[in-house]
Amino acid sequence: MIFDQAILAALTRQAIELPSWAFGNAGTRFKVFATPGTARTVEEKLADAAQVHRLTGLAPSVALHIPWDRVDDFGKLAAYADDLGVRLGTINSNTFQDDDYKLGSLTHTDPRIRQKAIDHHYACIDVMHATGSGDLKIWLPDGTNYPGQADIRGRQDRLAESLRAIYDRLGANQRLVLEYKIFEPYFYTMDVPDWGTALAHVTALGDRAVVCLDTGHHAPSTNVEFIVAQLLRLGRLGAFDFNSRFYADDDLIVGAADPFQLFRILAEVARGGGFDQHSPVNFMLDQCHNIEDKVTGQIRSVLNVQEMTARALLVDRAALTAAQEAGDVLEANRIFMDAFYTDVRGPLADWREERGLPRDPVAAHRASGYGEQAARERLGGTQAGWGA
Ligand code: PSV
Ligand code: MN
Repeated sequence: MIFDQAILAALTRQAIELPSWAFGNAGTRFKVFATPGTARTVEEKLADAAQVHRLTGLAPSVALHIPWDRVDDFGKLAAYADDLGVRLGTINSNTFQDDDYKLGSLTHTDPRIRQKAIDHHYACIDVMHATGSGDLKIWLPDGTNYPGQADIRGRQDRLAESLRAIYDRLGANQRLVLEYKIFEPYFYTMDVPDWGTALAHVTALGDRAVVCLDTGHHAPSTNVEFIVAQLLRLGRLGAFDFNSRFYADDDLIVGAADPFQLFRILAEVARGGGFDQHSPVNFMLDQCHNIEDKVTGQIRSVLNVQEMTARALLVDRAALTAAQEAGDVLEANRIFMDAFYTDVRGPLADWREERGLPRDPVAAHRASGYGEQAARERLGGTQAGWGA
């Protein structure tokens, strides 16, 4: 066995949160493709997520997006999730699909619209109380398209005020997780465009405010693992939104576009204690499956994270530190690359088998008939869709 006890313990602890929206139809602004068997309700999304967890043992919680996943009784929904063997995780707010927010939500110049956006977050906090969720994740779509369109500085001041109102409403065990994004939906400025801005805001708020790093939200060539190292060092890396990208916010399967980048990121997580027992880092996926099967796509995603985690944990830290301190550049690089090139798929299949899980979760899912049954039974109604 190539894994020692410490690595096995970290692998056993590993938990990756699935986004409910990954089980709905998705696409681009050109076309959203519908597929037979796509979940129509949040309950069906939870059932799909439970199938991923059943076969991988890696995905015990599901993030919800409000209002996409709104139900009358969230306590009942939490109990339903529990029956399926999963729990409800992060609550994501949504201020990007309401006409009132065209020129801003938490940053809007009109106090009525700002208050409406704050009230939406209060409603999300009520949901968190009902579901037992610990994290309120805010990704703010606010921004501008044209130089001079708005007062950039004034927007920051209003944002700080709005975030304060939301933060102060959180319970003692709840966190505010602020996500940044370089561009889109706006193209000139975003009000939380980068980790520095997110960090400035969460630091001003207090200890229970942290940053979410979505791996698709940076300029090309950004050294994302550096940001990971810095945020962990400062105790402010609260969550990942994992996905992969060739160009911008592609939301493709994590590890698909650049497995080496995923390795480098997870190596910094390991170095910074992010896999430790009481790690504050929530490892979430934020992906859309536009053309591939969704449940299989999520299974593939959590396995990719697990494989790269195992490789990152295999970095011989003692030898690496010795080489680094001796100034042996090439030996340090060799040690690092050695871990990256280690094929862990067999040992991880053994790890699964020992836990009563299928050696090959994708094959097990295909053989289970789950997808065919969903296609037979999920007739009528409206399939869930990104933004529906
Ligand atoms: C924005 O692009 C984002 O990354 C935020 O996390 C949203 O909540 C999510 O995508 C919706 O898919
Ligand atoms: Mn995201």
